[in-house]
Amino acid sequence: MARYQGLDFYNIDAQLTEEERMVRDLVRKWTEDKFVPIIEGHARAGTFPTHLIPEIGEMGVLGMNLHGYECGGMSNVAYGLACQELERGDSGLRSFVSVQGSLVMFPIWRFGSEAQKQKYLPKMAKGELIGCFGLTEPDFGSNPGGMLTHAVDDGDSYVLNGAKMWITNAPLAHLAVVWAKLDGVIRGFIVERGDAGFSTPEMHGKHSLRASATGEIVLQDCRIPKDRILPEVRGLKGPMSCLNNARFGISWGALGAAMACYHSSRDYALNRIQFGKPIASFQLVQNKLAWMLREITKGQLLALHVGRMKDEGKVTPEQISLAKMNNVDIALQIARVSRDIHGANGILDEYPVMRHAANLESVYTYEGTHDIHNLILGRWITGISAFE
Ligand code: TGC
Ligand code: FAD
Repeated sequence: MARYQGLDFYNIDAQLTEEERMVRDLVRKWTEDKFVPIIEGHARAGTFPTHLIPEIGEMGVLGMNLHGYECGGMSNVAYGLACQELERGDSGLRSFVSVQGSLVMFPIWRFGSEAQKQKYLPKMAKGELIGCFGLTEPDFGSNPGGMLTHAVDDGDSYVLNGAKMWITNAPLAHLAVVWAKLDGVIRGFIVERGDAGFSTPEMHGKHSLRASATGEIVLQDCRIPKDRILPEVRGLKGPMSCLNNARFGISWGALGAAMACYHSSRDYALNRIQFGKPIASFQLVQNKLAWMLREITKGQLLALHVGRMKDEGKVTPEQISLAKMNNVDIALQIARVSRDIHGANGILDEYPVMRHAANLESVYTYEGTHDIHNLILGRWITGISAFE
């Protein structure tokens, strides 16, 4: 079978550095060779392919846009391209990498003590330690500022109580960055597997992101040493700064899922004969394919521009919100149209489209729902917060 060539209608390749192209090609080849052949089995079984974690670490994609501490030190655009290629495989694979790098390594790198950085980051970059990010609670999703999880100062330790839910990688994690209130102020705490009172029951029954491990974090009088607080940040801006990085990666990743659906649709339409012709010869089908190409191309230009602004340190959270909401929205619509082009076959796991469509329903909701990003932009436009 011919190797996957990507989709590059506007020759975006010419705008990339040699290093960025190299990363993209490496991750593309790995995803194609190692991940795509096994993903449907894992999605069916509801498991993440943990045996691949050392190879994911070896590829250098964990914390790849962080500098020092054996992290990759690459551009944000390189990180985006890696997310794109990983999510062409499955959103669960990109989620695994996003959470590790953007939501766990980043806050340790940005807000941690030197000792915390030395202890966790090199091993996390290699995939020897896996982390998860605990912000969402059963009653506080879009409004994380209302969280009930709290910490109490108790001599030489902190004692944490509360529950987080919908936590990606929690069942696999060696450590969790947990956001909790200390004296009413949100702080970040590093909780390790093995700390008394810490457990991560797996959540079952998902129709979406089946190949991603999702769990709760339960903290019952969980006692941790004082040196596990992230010293350099206070307030909601701590977790929100991490989300900027992850949302940026998602804006690229969603394009990967959209590209997988576009390519599958094109191939299917050229081969499926109805009324004596390939369905690709009907104007309505061509219209759908042209619309997919148009939206993916616009999304690529958007992601690249935001990536370059991020590399210059000039991007705002609102600009990232627009990229996340647009690219996930179009990817979800493309996955649904793609399922339609595949007809009944579109619901089979012989084709990737239904899996991508189901995954993208989660991606549309996590890291800020589509409408929360609308409200973030609405506040930027009007100066009026419509959250409450
Ligand atoms: P608000 O008054 O807006 O802000 C409070 C403080 O936070 C600061 N801030 C930010 N800082 C940096 N980056 C951002 N994006 C920021 N957004 C807000 C803000 O400047 C302020 O700082 P300060 O110093 O003045 O105190 O807070 P609000 O309570 O009105 O809520 C804002 C809102 C709704 C936008 C925010 O809470 C939100 O985005 N909600 C969505 C929650 C969310 O995205 N959760 C994600 C959980 S993690 C996840 O889903 C991982 S899935 C991973 C995977 O599997 O890939
Ligand atoms: P809600 O906040 O209850 O929203 C429900 C609906 O109400 C949405 O349509 C929303 O847009 C709308 N709504 C809410 N408030 C407003 C408003 N003010 N105005 C208008 N509409 C509003 N969280 C983590 O902390 N770590 C993780 O690793 C993580 N991984 C996840 C993995 C998966 C597979 C999923 C599905 C979720 C994950 N999440 C994680 C949680 C995710 O971030 C939340 O689901 C998300 O923030 C939305 O919260 P909610 O589900 O409670 O929905």
